[in-house]
Amino acid sequence: MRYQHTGADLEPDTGTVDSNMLRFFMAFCVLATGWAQECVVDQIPVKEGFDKYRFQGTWYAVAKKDPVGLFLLDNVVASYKVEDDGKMTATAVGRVIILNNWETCANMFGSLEDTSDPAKFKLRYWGAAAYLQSGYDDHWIIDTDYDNYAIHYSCRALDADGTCLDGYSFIFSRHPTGLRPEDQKIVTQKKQEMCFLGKYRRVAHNGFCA
Ligand code: RTL
Repeated sequence: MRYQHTGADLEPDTGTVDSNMLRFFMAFCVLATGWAQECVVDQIPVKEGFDKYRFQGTWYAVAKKDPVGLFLLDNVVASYKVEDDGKMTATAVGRVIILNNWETCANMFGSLEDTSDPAKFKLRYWGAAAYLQSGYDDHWIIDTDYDNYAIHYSCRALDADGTCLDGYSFIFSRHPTGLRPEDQKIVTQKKQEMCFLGKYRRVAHNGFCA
């Protein structure tokens, strides 16, 4: 004999449970859409009217969010310059560990290609030594006041829904001692907008690469 599902075996107050569940589901969908949209890489706001000339000079990394794989560990200092032809170049130094146990300072070079958005560049980078990593990454300036703080963002791999699967980010300061308290608030807000909140580690400066 085949079993026929008639509904007679269900509890009498199932209607209430169902409508509560529906409400919960709808609220969840609204929230989920909000979260999803903010984390879509294409929709992350960047610095409006970014001025590469004002960005020139030395920046000390005070915090970073790592990508998958090898990366600069600490003592990270970057220096940007706009060349006579208007193209931005950069150098970076930082402590790295290569081949599991060899500690050294990576001297890196980069050339930044302009895109249609003045705050979004493509960074071609390579090391002074052949054993150092080279690559071609996004290089976005999310926010900066040029004189104190800068927030860098790079997504290396997109997920199917447009969110970032593998990315890295630096929080830079003009001062090796760190960020001013008034800038910390802005930085926390921006970490949230990049969907990287809680993923940063402090970057130590102990003179290792100085
Ligand atoms: C940053 C600032 C602008 C100049 C350059 C940058 C990126 C450097 C990277 C270095 C990675 C080095 C590794 C070495 C170990 O082989 C964005 C800091 C060049 C990504 C992993």
